[in-house]
Amino acid sequence: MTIRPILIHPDPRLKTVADPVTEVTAELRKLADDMLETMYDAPGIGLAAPQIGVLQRLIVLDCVKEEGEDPRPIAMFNPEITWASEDVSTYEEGCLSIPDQFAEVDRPSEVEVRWMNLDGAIQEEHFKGLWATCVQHEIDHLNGKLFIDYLKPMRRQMITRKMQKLKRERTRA
Ligand code: K2U
Ligand code: ZN
Repeated sequence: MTIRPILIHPDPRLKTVADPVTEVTAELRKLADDMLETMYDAPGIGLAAPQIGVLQRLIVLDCVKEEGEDPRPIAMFNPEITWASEDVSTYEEGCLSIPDQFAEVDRPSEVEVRWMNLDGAIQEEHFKGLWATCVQHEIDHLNGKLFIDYLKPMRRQMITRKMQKLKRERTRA
């Protein structure tokens, strides 16, 4: 298993629509494994393939936060939201590609998601709470959308400037 470097915003690959997965190959299974290890190491509760520079429609998540509860790592190929609730929930979101920046984002409180799993079978599940927020955040990544795209232009621009400064410092160091 390999921990992969996570791309930092702004990066054109983070704004690109990822390609559908046609078949679950051994290589894609290995990629899902590396993404889970990278996510746990960050630490994070979700990660999308474009965040490690792979423009394929694959996300991993594990939103189990209660201590002592078994982790529940999920890998989703070609995830789709097939239903979303009317009511929304507000969550202070972050993003591993936009480190140390947090902002409140409203999203549907509950969603139905359909995806192809690691065995290539189609799975469908209802998510609510943090799982619902996270899976929507990750699917946005597959469509080149970041949580800062929901913010006012000024706030988004401020965060982008901070990331550009961070990247300059990181390359100099
Ligand atoms: O996609 C990512 O960048 C990982 C995100 C996933 C996420 C963002 C907002 C809300 C839920 C999930 C996070 O950076 S993972 C870090 C984290 C951990 C606990 C709670 C919120 C965010
Ligand atoms: Zn993110």
